[in-house]
Amino acid sequence: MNKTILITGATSGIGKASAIEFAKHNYNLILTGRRQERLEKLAKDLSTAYGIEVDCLSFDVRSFEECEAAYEKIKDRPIDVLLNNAGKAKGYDPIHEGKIAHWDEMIDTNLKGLLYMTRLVSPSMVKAQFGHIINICSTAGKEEYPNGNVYCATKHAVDSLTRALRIDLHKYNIKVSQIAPGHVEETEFAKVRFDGNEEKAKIYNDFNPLTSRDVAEAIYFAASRPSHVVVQDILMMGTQQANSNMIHRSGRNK
Ligand code: NDP
Ligand code: 8X3
Repeated sequence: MNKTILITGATSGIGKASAIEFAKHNYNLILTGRRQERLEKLAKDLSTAYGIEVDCLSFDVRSFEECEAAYEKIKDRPIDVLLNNAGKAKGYDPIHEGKIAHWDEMIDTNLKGLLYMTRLVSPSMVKAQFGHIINICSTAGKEEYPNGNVYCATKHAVDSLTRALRIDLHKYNIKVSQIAPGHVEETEFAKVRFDGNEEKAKIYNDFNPLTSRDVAEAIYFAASRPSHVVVQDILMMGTQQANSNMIHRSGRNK
């Protein structure tokens, strides 16, 4: 029988690439995000290409009521993997000029959204004594950088929660993993951070960052280890990136 993964933030970037990666490996998919049309198109493409079952749930992870109503529709389906991926950076301001709306949006999406989905899905995993929760953290969750303040804080919280979830859930045979990537292209991350400003969003022009597929492959690697192995944390960057603050912007490979 096929396994099932629920992916938050599957309408673009790492979440979408993960949907493709897990579909290739015969997982059934529960795809979530706010942009319903994108979810439906991806679902149609992947179910046709791989003969898998794909369901779509369109909701905002910042609202516990919306998460709960969406989960209600699939609560009887066993979920093997929960991929807590939906997230974003908003703005790039020093702390004294930061926008409160940006802070609220990052905290509500990156932190509360992850908590809400984990709270809803984990009881059925505890009952089944089986399951895997994979959180998408970031290098920003390991090390702060100038003007990254609140985004870095939300990802440090993800880093902490990953360890805390593992402490609470390991005795129920539930794996908890985290992938912490550096810069990743083929995503809308920079566009979202800079409110659609295409010029400011050109942050990958002079080096080769990770691609969304590179990260999806690492997520699948973590999900596909034998039952006695848990990958606790994968910290990964493009070869030209040394850490959050150091990128060798020496050009792109052809
Ligand atoms: P994208 O902007 O391409 O994807 C973000 C996804 O999150 C979209 O599918 C979006 O869907 C979803 N999302 C955003 N807000 C909400 C919301 N309120 N409710 C439900 N879904 C939401 O960026 P990435 O793929 O890069 O981001 C995925 C994760 O990876 C994030 O957690 C990000 O912090 C992390 N990350 C990204 C890196 C990068 O350099 N790109 C590096 C390290 C970590 P929709 O808008 O349709 O709701
Ligand atoms: C995304 C990577 O360095 O822009 O999490 O914060 S960074």
